[in-house]
Amino acid sequence: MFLNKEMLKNDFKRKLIVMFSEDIQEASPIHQYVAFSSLIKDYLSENQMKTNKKYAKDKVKQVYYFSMEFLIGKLLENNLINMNIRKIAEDGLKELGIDFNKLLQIEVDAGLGNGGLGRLAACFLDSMASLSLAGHGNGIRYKYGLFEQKIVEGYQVEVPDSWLRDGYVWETRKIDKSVLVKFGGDVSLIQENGKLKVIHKNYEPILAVPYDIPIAGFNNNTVNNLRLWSAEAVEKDFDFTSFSNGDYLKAVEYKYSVEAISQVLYPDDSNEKGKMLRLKQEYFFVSAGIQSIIRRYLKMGITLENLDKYVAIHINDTHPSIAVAEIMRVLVDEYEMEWKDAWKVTVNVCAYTNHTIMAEALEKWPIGMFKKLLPRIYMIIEEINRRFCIEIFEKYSGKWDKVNKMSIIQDGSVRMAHLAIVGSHSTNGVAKLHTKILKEKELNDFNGMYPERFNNKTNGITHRRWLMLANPKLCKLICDSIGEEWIYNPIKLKELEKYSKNSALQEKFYKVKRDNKIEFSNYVKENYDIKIDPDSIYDIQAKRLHEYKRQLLNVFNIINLYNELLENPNLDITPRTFIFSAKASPGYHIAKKIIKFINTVADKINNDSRILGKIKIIFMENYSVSLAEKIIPCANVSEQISTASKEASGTGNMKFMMNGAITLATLDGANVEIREVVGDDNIVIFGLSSEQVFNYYKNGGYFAKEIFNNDKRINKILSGMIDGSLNAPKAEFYDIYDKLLDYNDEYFILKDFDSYVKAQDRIDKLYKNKSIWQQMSIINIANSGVFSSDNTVKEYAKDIWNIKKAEII
Ligand code: 26Q
Repeated sequence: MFLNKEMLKNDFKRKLIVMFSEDIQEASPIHQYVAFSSLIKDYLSENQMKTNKKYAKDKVKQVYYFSMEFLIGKLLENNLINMNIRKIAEDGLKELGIDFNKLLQIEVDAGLGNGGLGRLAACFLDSMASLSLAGHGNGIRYKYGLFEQKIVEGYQVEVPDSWLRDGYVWETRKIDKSVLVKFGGDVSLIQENGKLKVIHKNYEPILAVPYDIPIAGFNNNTVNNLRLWSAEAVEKDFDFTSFSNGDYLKAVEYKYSVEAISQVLYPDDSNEKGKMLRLKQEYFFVSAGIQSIIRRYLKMGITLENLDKYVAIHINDTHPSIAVAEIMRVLVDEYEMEWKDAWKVTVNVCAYTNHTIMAEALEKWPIGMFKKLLPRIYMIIEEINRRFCIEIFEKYSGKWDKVNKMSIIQDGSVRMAHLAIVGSHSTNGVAKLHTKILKEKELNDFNGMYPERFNNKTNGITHRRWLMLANPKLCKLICDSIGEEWIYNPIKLKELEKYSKNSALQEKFYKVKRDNKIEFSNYVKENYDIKIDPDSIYDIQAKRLHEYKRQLLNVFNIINLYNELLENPNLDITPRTFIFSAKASPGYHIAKKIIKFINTVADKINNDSRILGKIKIIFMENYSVSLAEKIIPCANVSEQISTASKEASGTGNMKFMMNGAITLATLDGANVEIREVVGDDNIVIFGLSSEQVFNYYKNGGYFAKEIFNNDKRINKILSGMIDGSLNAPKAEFYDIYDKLLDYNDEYFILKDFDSYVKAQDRIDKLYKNKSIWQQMSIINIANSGVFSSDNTVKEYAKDIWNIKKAEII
């Protein structure tokens, strides 16, 4: 589609009239935003139709990425970039007297995810479309996304995120594509004409209504689809009798109980809670997704025996793993396929990604709950399990312990990871180290059983959002230096490396970073009334708050530095600004205490004039995709300091690296691979290795109290938590203190402290040498192309989904 600035301006004016009967001068900023975005969506619709027609005509194999979370953030600028009209849009709007950046700010984030897993899903959608791959998302249209975080007196306060309140421009309700999802009821099996027939009665039908969001590829006409399902009552959602009797609440009770299913995203990425509503959510979007895939598939006139040649379903963590049983239900019950044939197709269609080794996060559902909510699905899982247990028993000639360890149903629960592995042809981890741990430890038995199914796919991030959109100045400088090829093939960023020692270029990179830092310091001044020095080192830890991510270790180093400065105010260090941003799960008590602790320490240090402003601590509230886009481009130091073995991959680490920050890290997750590509000289590594951590867990030998008693610095820091020297009640931080000492510091914070302090000291020394630091920074940017999700998705396409490009001309 050809478009120039004048056409865009005219179309926009027309759209304002059609939608709001207003001209530019009359229209409020929100109307301007809505009309402009709707216009962009109209353009996308034409290409989406083309894309759909091409896929249908050529019977292109489609991938459906099933995920409970899609953390897509804002879409307007992303769509303009991918349509390659960002510049004409900015110029055109300017000519109409509209401030482009202000317009972009009006959009609300679609925050339908907790953290890494949800953002990964969003990056993959962008990459699939940009690589001309037929890949779509399938998820839930939560009425409330992840809570908005406010910090009140140092505490996290959660505010509902009603992102749909003013309407959402990018979605289209597709009522004619609705399907029914059935919960509860009674199931009986009868013989009919020599065949077993399933009768499901008294179930509760829920209407699943899809809302589609277009996903534009970069400069290639592809527009794929993100389908999010909303739960609605099928009929009779208003009880007139109750209403007439004056019971107004009862009149709408049923409607609300149904809508509860897609009401809110679970704000938890640490503990499996076994909640019925969560299981309902999982089955709801999985069943709706599969029904709509099969409906579309059958329209092509191909029999279901060939489903695996035209459809791939990706299971993003265990949350959608019930898909395995649902596909079996549809094939066997509804289309009367033989079990064995159906199973072969199902396994070939499904693939599963594991995102965690944290035992607490592995999903298990009590059998009783499962049976009640999904009686037929439970029967199918029992049958899958019966056959699987026979297979184990035969392979390991009678070893019952293997059966017990691997069985899908065990100790009164359904283990979702086992279902996902057994029902998929591929199980992958998300970084080399993580996959190794899965194969050797967590999923070792399964690896023994199906070694060919296990593989690694190191995560990635889309360089279009995380470099081109988030850091336009850096993007321009890179283009001026090495041309534009890297935009299409991010590996070509490597071209930068040969200039890493070029002092003129170093100066230019320095200037870009400094400009970003100034912009940020203005933002902080305006919003937090804290003055930060753009010449200080911006040292940033931004991610979900978890004990294993060790925000505490970071704070302990800061307190230690502060103590040193009090003793010696002339200590020769470069001033530092420590920036934190993190949401804690509302039910995660210790995590919330850690937030309060960071803010309490910040309050004390920021207001102590004795240290001459050498340390500043900022806690930025409400970490989100939009805030990440602001923070990451101005980072000098990227804190990736999880206890080795705990962080499956991390993706923030890649975003910071791509924006020229130096990684300060443990050898965990993808940090290991970042080190591999940049080399030891261009990253700062510290702390226990994953082997050492496993060794301590297995054989003991770590005593936190010993360190507390022997290391004066630690002693002072921990004592200071509970002796009233902070501006908080004495007992405020007892729980943290206890976990470290009485519960022996599960995450080795005290153990890694010394090594971390030394690493921070190395950072300080490196930063003092401007030319070395700039060289390191450039080398990091130059090697970050390896972590573009385009590369990751290409590997999924080739090794797991078996799909090829389908270009839209
Ligand atoms: C499960 C059951 C009940 C309620 C909630 C959950 C739940 C929800 C979200 C469990 C886990 C999550 C999210 C996990 C997550 O984000 N994991 C991160 O995935 C990233 C992408 O692979 C990795 O980079 C991170 O290392 C990993 O922590």
